[in-house]
Amino acid sequence: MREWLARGDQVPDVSLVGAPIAKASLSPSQAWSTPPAFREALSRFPTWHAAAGVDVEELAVRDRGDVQGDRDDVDASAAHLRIRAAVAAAAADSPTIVVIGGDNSLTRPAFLGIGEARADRQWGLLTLDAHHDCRPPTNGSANGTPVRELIDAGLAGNRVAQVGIHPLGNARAHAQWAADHGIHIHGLDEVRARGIEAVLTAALAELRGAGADAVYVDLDVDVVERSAAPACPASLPGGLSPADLLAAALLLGGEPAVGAFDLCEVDAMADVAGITVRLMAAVFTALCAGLVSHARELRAPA
Ligand SMILES: [Mn+2]
Repeated sequence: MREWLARGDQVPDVSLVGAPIAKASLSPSQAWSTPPAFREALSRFPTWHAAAGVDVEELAVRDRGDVQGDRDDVDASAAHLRIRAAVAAAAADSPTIVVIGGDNSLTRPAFLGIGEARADRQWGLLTLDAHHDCRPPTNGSANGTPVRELIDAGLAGNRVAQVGIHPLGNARAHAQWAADHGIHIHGLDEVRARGIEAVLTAALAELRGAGADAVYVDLDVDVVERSAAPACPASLPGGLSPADLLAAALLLGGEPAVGAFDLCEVDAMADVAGITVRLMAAVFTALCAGLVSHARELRAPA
């Protein structure tokens, strides 16, 4: 996977933007360290996805590198502007963008960046996250505030769907805020009962029903069970299995309405035996495998 990512194709099917930020994290995090660790972990995986029967080498890819992070800044606000600009620039030459974080505060500027680059589309937001991320931005933008900030800025609440919400992951007031604003909420018990594919299919239908014809997918790795995501500061016992997240990535990669992904909340410096960073690399590989069929359709002559 690593050599493929380094290929630098000029007309990419998929572009990658690194967002090495951590200053907006509510719990101590060195998530700025993750994009290079993620690229290194890609060398663990082949480009061939056996279950999908596709080789991601078929995709044209461009790694646009990392934006300047927030380590030298007082807060994340300048880096957020850089992320927004980098995603908008990537969206000008690539149908699918993947942002590699970094903490979850990147979702707001990345969503705004693709929204301004493709303002003709009606964007919805699908999160796979243990948390609603609907905290009030009392002390500015944080990794627990992006969904609330986007809705406060004009995103319709019913154009947001959340999958994998943990029963012990959120304050009552934040869950109430999400429900009051019409967010479509799918908890972990629903995923366990119906299966991840059925829940995602339902969530995508809800976004379509609310008028969204394009979807941004926020993959907060802390949706995964803590023993399988030890590098996420806020992962919890009883979360999604890695297999669920990999299946979700494959399905969502193949969904034509999905135009952007982020993978966030991993602090590579806190990882144990590479468990979380390797999961992140595998998830990226799976979503690219999903993209192959989608990209074939986009390239097919009309
Ligand atoms: Mn989150």
